[in-house]
Amino acid sequence: MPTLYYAVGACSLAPHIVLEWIGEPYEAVRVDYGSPELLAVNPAGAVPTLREDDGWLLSQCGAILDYLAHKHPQAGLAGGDSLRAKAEAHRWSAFFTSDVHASFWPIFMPFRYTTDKGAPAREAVVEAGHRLARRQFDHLERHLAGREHILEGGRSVIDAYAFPMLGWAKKLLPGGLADYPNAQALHERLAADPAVRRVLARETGE
Ligand SMILES: N[C@@H](CCC(=O)N[C@@H](CS)C(=O)NCC(=O)O)C(=O)O
Repeated sequence: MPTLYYAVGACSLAPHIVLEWIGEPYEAVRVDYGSPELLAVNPAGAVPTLREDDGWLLSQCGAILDYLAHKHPQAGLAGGDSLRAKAEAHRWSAFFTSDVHASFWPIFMPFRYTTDKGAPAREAVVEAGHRLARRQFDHLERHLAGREHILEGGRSVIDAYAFPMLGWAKKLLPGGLADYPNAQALHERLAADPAVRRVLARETGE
């Protein structure tokens, strides 16, 4: 049975949702950043990390999502099998890892982006993060026009990848998702999904 190491409020929510969608047995272990338990499975100290029974460890959210989608083809979460469908899944996974997730770093951890310890410098970094994130949500919003899911092939691991970041945007961007009705609608659809609700209850209830 695979074990997912996750932290509350983190991008690890995405593979947690995917494991629940797949419906096969798994274990979810809540960890704290910097804890020996997390460092033992991922020296980078980051979540998500997935451990298979034979001890094989996989980090990087996009890689974990891709692995789960292809390990369980019957769940239909890969977004399609054609060469182009696979390329689209890769494209959107990279978008969430490198563009969207990265735009939140200055918002979550401004101290990593300036050596100036003063509040104005840190506030400027947060503001730059807001602008960067808005740029990414503009792009996502245009893509979602007339679509229920991010990939043409229907519900996929990429929708799950979007979910925690839509939540961050709602909470942390000035105005939340008000300027992004398509993104807001995707967030609402996912938030109403019974599997997503179970995962959220588990993550916040433990
Ligand atoms: N590129 C990695 C980033 C993972 C990552 O940094 N996750 C955050 C939570 S969303 C984390 O564990 N942060 C801890 C830290 O940066 O110290 C991925 O996509 O999995």
